[in-house]
Amino acid sequence: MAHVAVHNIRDFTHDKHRTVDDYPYSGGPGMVLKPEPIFEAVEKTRQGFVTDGDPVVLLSPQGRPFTQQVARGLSGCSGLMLICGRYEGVDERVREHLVTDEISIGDYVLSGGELAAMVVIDAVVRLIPGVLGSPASADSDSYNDGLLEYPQYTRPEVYRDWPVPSVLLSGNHSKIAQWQRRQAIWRTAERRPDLIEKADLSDGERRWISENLSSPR
Ligand code: JFH
Repeated sequence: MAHVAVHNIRDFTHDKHRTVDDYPYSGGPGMVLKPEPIFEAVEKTRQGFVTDGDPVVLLSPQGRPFTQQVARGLSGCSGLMLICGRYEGVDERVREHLVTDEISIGDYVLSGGELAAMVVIDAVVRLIPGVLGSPASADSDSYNDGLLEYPQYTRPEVYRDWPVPSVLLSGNHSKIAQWQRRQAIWRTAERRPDLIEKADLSDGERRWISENLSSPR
């Protein structure tokens, strides 16, 4: 199971105003997080939860991209420390001497690392066996050969004149499997051509994509 704790770096300051930020050397806009409260917070709160080999991850727009593969890697660690900045960033010595890994959840700028950390926690924790009835192993195997998922339908058979594709009602399981496979391939080719290159496709399937490129279905 997973235990999650949150700590405020302000609780690891020693001055009256509980200062965590300061002006950048060399000037420029915005404030930078001071190193001392971050080092102290990590060193004091890791006791008993996060072991020496466990990752200390800084969330930032400059990190390596967060993917399902990264989530799977982190889910195998015995502990995990996430550092969330605010303002314009953190003193570089935090990266150099404390952080073991820097992660970005996407190419957009949030106002702090907290939401990024929650995204990482959610994606990692659901892979830990026993969490939320997680189908952890099934989930990692059935990555559909690197394709997006095919469309799914449930009852009713017709909703507002929109029928469920007839093939799904046919009871012909090999026909259904073929339809799902083609839907997954086509959807991926249209929406995520970057994934098609790495996907596990047969020569015939690749030919089918190029024959049908830029025409519907
Ligand atoms: C975070 C913030 C940097 C300055 C683009 C050019 C100049 C504002 C801590 C992660 C992802 C984040 C993220 C994570 C941690 C922090 C805000 C940082 C700059 C921006 C401005 C502070 C943002 N994947 N997106 N955002 N900020 N940069």
